Amino acid sequence: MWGIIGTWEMVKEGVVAGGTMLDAGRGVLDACEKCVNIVEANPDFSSVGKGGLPNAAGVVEVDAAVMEGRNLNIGAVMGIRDFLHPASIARSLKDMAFNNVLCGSGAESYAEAQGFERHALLTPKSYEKWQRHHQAVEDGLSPYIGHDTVCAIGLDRAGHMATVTSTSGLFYKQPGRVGDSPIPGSGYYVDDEIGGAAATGLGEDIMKGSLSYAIVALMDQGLSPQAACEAAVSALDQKLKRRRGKAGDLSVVAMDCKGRFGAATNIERFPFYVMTSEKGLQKGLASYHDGQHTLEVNHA
Ligand code: SD4
Repeated sequence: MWGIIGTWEMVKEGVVAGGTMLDAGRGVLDACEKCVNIVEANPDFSSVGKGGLPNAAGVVEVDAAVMEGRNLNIGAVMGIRDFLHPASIARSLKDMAFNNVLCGSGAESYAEAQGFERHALLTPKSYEKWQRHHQAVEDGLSPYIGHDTVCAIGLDRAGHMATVTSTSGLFYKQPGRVGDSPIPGSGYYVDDEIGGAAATGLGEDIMKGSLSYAIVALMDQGLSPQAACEAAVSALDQKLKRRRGKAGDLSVVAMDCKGRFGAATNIERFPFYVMTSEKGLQKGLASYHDGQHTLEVNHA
């Protein structure tokens, strides 16, 4: 049994590549890293890696993380500039007993010393988008629209699990701003004995509920991945609305150690892809209307 699940339409090619590796018996870290690397390298995806969304200063700063379910190792980088594969830098940190989460210039110096090549992430297209947005914000538009994180969670034939995230974060974020994606428990969490979960949406709100850990904890109590995703998203959405008047976008995917998966959201449409040894490639759509979750999964 093996499986891999990833967030948003942009992950399709990555899920197929990761799934093919898992089918061939490769390890889950390799498969999830490959899945995310494919999205990072594609300049047409404007919220991850190359061509990512710039911050308010017009600079692309990215966050990424890797977690390994067998030993709970974590590696993460936050707010780094000019590296094509932040997820691979995060992976290279995950076995460190100390200094496994690095930010800003310290993370960049580390990456350079390790031989990761510098690579400009801003493309003419993303800069043009920034210029238009910059003008619109000057004209009074709310600045923080536009984001999407690629997350992958996988299970390999040996029963090991991993999760990888990578994002340029919120469009027009303040320089130095960090979202949930590199923060363990918020943007991702995985444990070989239970399963994993990962989140995308408004990091500021995802972090208020340690959303990914909440889902894994619910699976540990016996909930299926789908029930855990729905329960955790509903609980945080309702709590934020009750206590703060509104909730930002919250979308999640999960897979347990048996390869069962789930997804939920508090927005209208949250597409994802999943590939498993049992069913091959499937496209999923989670939606939320009037407090009701729905999940549609079709052969892709
Ligand atoms: C962040 N959660 O930086 C990320 C952005 C994202 O879908 O996932 N958007 O807050």
